Amino acid sequence: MQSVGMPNIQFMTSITKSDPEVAAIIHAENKRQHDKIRLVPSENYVSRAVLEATGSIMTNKYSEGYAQDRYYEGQQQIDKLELLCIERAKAVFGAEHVNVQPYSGSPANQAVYVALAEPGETIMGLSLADGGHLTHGDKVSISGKHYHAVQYGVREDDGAIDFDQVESLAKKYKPRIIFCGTTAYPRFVDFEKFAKIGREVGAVVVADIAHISGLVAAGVHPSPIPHVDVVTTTTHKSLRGPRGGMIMCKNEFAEALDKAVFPGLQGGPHNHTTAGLAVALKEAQTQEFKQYARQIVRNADALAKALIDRGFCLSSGGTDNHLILIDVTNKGITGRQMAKALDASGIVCNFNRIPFDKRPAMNPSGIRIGTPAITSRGFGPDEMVRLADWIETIARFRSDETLDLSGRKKAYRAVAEEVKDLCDQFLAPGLFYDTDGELRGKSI
Ligand code: DSN
Repeated sequence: MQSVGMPNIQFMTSITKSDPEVAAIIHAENKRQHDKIRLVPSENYVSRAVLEATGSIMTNKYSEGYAQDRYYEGQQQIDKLELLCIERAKAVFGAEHVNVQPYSGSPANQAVYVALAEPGETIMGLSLADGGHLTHGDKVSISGKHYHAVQYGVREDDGAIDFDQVESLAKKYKPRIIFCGTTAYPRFVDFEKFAKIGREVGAVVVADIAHISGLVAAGVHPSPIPHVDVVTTTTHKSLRGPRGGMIMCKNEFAEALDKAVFPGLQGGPHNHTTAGLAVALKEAQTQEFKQYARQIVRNADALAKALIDRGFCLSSGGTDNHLILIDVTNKGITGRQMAKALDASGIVCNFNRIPFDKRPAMNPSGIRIGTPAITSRGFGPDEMVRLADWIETIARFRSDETLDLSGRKKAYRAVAEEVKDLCDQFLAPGLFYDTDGELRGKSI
């Protein structure tokens, strides 16, 4: 998967000639993705094979409809590709029915609402503030505006999903749909428990596994497939495919969901994305991928423990998956200040609200970090300790009132140099390097 030793002489030669402005931006991003420690838990590095498929001529074809039932001719190869992708998804996840056409996770979730609920009907989901997603019923999203959204949360004492609340709200409101799934939740999701509650109240239970689909594929997070009715996911997070979405469901929901995706919400599928996804799903069946997913979780656990040892306060006290949510209040700073200081030091994450946060979303108490991308580039337990040391150092610099702005910037730059030295030892999949490991286009 590593590109070292295999220089791609084609890399950007056409764009560099025809549009040097865009070429320079891509070169600079290639460098940024190499030089920085990327901790946004929803990001990753795709393989060169996934990149090639996604950047291929499959982007040239329209194919509204489904295999053998399209509105345009010339689908000989597209039908083959889409069916292959579906078969691979079924093999990876054990689903009865798969739709690989959603453009991403939010459209996939929107298709679920279109298929299974009428506007104004009740739906339930984990609140954004407690680690859910906008599309699970948040009031600023269509899911919260067009439907009567009831939101459950996590418990204050241990940060775990409050199943007593889920059950009592479900019994009280009898929702059409219960979404279970998270974007900022560091613990296993008990899909079986959700399915039981759903059955009791006659709701369709939908698991959004966008963050954890790579872990589910590799068997390191319990799968929702045997328990719930519908599963949605993005394809570009821990699954390490191209940016896209996918819906998996029991056969009884297949027709309604397919119709909701097309013609309900979308036009032609993005066939280049389907090609990239098919490649990623083949990769997900390898022993190497299973080992990768196990290492994501080991790294997250090692990093969580090292952070706790350095006095950081972790939501729920640790992690079972790829993700860690840190409340930095006890370090005398806000999440936004911490995220910006980390970025200036070569470590990239996002600021995030933590459950029961009193601070606003644009300047919350926490940061959210995760290990999928750094595990793809080969970081292991030793690097997790160095990372925790840097995070502690940066928090100290940021809260040190004796440092002025230029003193702080100098301190961040010094860490960024050390970060880059470490990154130089771990080349990332898919990025463009020369045979000697030097970054391609470095001088642009
Ligand atoms: N934006 C994604 C994330 O970062 O978790 C969720 O859609």
